[in-house]
Amino acid sequence: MVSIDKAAIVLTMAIVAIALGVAASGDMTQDAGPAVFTPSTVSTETSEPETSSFGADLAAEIREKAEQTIEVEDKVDMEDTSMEETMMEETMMEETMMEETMMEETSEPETIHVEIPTGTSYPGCEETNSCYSPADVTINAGDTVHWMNVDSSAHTVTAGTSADVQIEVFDSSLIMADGTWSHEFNDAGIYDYFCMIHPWMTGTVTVN
Ligand SMILES: [Cu+2]
Repeated sequence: MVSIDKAAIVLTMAIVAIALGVAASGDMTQDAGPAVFTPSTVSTETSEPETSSFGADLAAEIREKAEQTIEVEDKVDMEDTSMEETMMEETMMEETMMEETMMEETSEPETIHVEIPTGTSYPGCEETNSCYSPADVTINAGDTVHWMNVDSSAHTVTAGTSADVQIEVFDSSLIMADGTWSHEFNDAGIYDYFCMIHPWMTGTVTVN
């Protein structure tokens, strides 16, 4: 009985000891908790800069890539611009060549036609500046103006104005019905002219 009691006591003590031990270890775990937590907090704190430095690295990397992309885009833009410029230059050169060709064509002496319309022997055409048609012409030096009288009355093409007649510059004398008269203008200037019979008839020839 005693041995059994002893054994029972030992067993009980052992159980208690284990229980205490468990409790103690539990306490230890609880105690260790903050101890472990503190380093982990520290490690979290240290990991935060790590995270931010990683973020900074990532940001730098993204920035670098973005810059590279921009550089590539710039290169593409430059290539596009240089291509556009080349195309524009080519177009401009073509246009210049065309203009030069046209200039060469237009530099040939031309004949410009002016009509003396019907009904101009009566006043009225001066109100619409249509006593010669067209009343104002612009030509190049060396060009010729050719007047055709389609009216039934005779008219003149006389340099100057009725108040300042300049027959010495040019004067057609009478241009009969259906008659024509031409004059070559070799000197630049603005030449007023009029009809000596019907002084309301006026026109100008501008020579460049
Ligand atoms: Cu006239």
